[in-house]
Amino acid sequence: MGFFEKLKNGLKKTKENFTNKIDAILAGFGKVDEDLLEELEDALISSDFGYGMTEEIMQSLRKRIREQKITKAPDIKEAMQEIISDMLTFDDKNFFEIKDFPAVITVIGVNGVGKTTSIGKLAYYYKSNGKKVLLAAGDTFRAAAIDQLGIWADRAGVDMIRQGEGADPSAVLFDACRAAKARKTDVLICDTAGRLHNKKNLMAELGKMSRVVEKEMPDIHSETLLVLDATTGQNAVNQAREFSKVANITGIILTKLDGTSKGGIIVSICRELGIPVKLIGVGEGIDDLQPFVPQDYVKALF
Ligand SMILES: Nc1nc2c(ncn2[C@@H]2O[C@H](COP(=O)(O)OP(=O)(O)OP(=O)(O)O)[C@@H](O)[C@H]2O)c(=O)[nH]1
Ligand SMILES: [Mg+2]
Repeated sequence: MGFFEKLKNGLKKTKENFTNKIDAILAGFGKVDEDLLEELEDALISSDFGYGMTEEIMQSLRKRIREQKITKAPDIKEAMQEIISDMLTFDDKNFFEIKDFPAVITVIGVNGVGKTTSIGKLAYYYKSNGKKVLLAAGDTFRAAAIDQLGIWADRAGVDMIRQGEGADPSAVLFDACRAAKARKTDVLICDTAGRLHNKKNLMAELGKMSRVVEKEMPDIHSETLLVLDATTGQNAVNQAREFSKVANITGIILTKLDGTSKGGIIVSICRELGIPVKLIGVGEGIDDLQPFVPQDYVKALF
């Protein structure tokens, strides 16, 4: 399956819920009137675009309808597509394309959102692009977590640095930095345990980890990616707000878009948080992680 096909496939549920609803509304109304606009508004809200975003989209739509004297239903669809696409567009630096190597990526997020899986996919992505990758098993909370990352390392065909259960994540990262330098690694990716319930500890730990990296690899390009689960809807937005308080998040990985019919959440996340969504998960397979390209997303959705 091609890249775009995979994206389309991953957005199937959202498409069925949202786009089909929009189509049905537009088909059901002969002319553009207030009732039609109200139904469109409901469709946006029920697809998790969020109240604020829905209002913004509707305002822009009304403006266009007025200015361009839109009367035909298909033209509304096109206008909506453009409005949403514009809302998602950030400048270049927000796209996921690390140009400076070596780089270190620390992956954070609450339990079960898809951190370890995304790291496996990322490792595979870089490896496939000719980069030398090393993983650090920084989730030392459970032995099973270390083993799970090990399985992904094998699948992706990359090495992993580990210590035992209960080890200090910073110590694992220290080992990993040393190994990365010795092996001339391009990308070091670090797993972490999801523990938002203890903010103070999390902050201390993330701080300690970044100091290890700064000290060991002072010139390295560093990213902290927050993983959010799209199926948790507006809750994901709240998680991001909490994590922003303790970490300097450079981007978001939004997982499980294939598992939700409310893919509008991505618009909510991009706009309300001001943190770019850099990667999206559209399935459980190793090649089901994609850089987030707003135009492609909107095209796949409509
Ligand atoms: N459908 C789908 N499932 C996903 C995606 N990403 C992750 N998952 C699934 O989500 C579940 C949890 O993923 P993990 O990678 O273990 O999550 P985690 O954040 O590392 O969890 P903890 O280590 O417990 O904190 C697994 O069953 C994954 O297969 C995705 O993009 N789509
Ligand atoms: Mg994990």
